[in-house]
Amino acid sequence: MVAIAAQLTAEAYPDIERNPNFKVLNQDDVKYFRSILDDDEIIEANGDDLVSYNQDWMNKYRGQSHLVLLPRSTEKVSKIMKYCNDQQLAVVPQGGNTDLVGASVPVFDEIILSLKQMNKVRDFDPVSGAFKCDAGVVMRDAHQFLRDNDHIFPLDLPSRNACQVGGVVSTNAGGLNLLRYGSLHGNVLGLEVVLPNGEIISNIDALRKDNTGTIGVVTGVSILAAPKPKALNNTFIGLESFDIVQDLFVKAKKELSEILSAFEFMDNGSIKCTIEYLKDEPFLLKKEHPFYVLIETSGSNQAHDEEKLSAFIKSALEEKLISESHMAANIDEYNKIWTWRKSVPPACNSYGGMYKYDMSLKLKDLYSVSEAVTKRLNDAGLIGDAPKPIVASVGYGHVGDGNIHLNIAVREFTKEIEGLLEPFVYEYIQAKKGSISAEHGIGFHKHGHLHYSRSEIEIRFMKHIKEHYDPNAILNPYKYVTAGPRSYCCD
Ligand code: 2HG
Ligand code: ZN
Repeated sequence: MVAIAAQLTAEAYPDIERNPNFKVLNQDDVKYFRSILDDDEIIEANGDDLVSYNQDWMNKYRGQSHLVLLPRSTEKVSKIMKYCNDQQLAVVPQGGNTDLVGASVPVFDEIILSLKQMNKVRDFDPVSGAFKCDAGVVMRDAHQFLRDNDHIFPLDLPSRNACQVGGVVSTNAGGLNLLRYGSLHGNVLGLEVVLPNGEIISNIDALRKDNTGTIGVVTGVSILAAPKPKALNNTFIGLESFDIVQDLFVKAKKELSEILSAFEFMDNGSIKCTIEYLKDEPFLLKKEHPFYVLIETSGSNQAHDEEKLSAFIKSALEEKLISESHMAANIDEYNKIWTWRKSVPPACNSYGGMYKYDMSLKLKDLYSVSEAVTKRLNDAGLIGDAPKPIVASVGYGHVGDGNIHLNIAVREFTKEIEGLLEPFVYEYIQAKKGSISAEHGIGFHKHGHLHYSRSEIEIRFMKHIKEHYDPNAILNPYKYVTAGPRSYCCD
């Protein structure tokens, strides 16, 4: 990985002004935090020493915070928020810092409130499947705990080794199996949330049909875990066009129906980057193809599911829908096949950084945005070997959810590339009546752009909710929607 130090966000985006209503942290504030926290719950240092908290995963955004608070209890989060609200100190809540829109790092000197020391499983009921945990539990650990209890966490993401349960609930991440388990919010039974004024609101003991949502720092989550499938199968397929990807999806829904649990696509460029990234790992297929699809089935009978998937592949080959496929023969191969899909994001990020767009579109239009963007960047002569700034412009994502990820892998971030991408991408999505944010959220990256896929009245409504719960606008400022003058707010 050729990690690049991100430019300070404040320098890269000089139009965004620090909100002058926010107090600048002083030693009295730090003294207060020390009085309520243990020594290992507070890190005070200069911005460079806090780079893993100040800089995002894509190396695109870098804040200048000098203070990270890592409380171990909800009560401590509450005291922190109350103090910050009273003093008008801005705060950025942070989970695993794997977000992809600059939402989890500060823009200026906001205090970072890390949930990572709130990492305990609170309760599990094997009869109902209700799983309760602190917000800072790493998703991998939630998966492991539930697997040991014959269940699974109803969401999986390539970032599972670092992202946290509270973070994925706050952002309603979609992931690799939404097709099967539905949106994460649909599986949330209850939340414990600290409001910006320090009040704790909790319905974490909620029953199955009792959901509510709010704005604040999520500190605890109760989620409905699904029973662990007894049989898991997958296959990696090469095919010739995105039209055929759609035909295959329709066929998969009909013929694999109740056991279909993922249908992911990758274009040729995504896999080329992944082949370079995985270096010594032999590729799964013999030939190169314009598109690839990963299909997963989850069911209760291995022999039955295998037979069904094999019959599906055989008939797709006979119908000449697909050119080549590789079906997992055992669990190691099953994991290996997933590695090729899950490695696409880190592969694209391994050249230095990336521009990233996460969009929903009608299936027939899904890949067209990637073609349009790649053509535009190619016409400008920016894609190719060094010293050209762009390594590749690729598209991949979740066909079942109508969600494409557009990754522009770059050697460096430049204003020329950004100017070619925006507002072009947003206008394209608007014209096709899509959404500019499918599952990664709005964050800093897309603030001010919500109007491309939300009406004025919807945005007004969101602002009113935000203003109601966070009248001082101290919680994660400069992102999404905030109250206040335009120069330091969003829409
Ligand atoms: C995925 O589907 C994640 O792999 C990350 O949503 C996507 O990095 C991305 O663009
Ligand atoms: Zn995704």
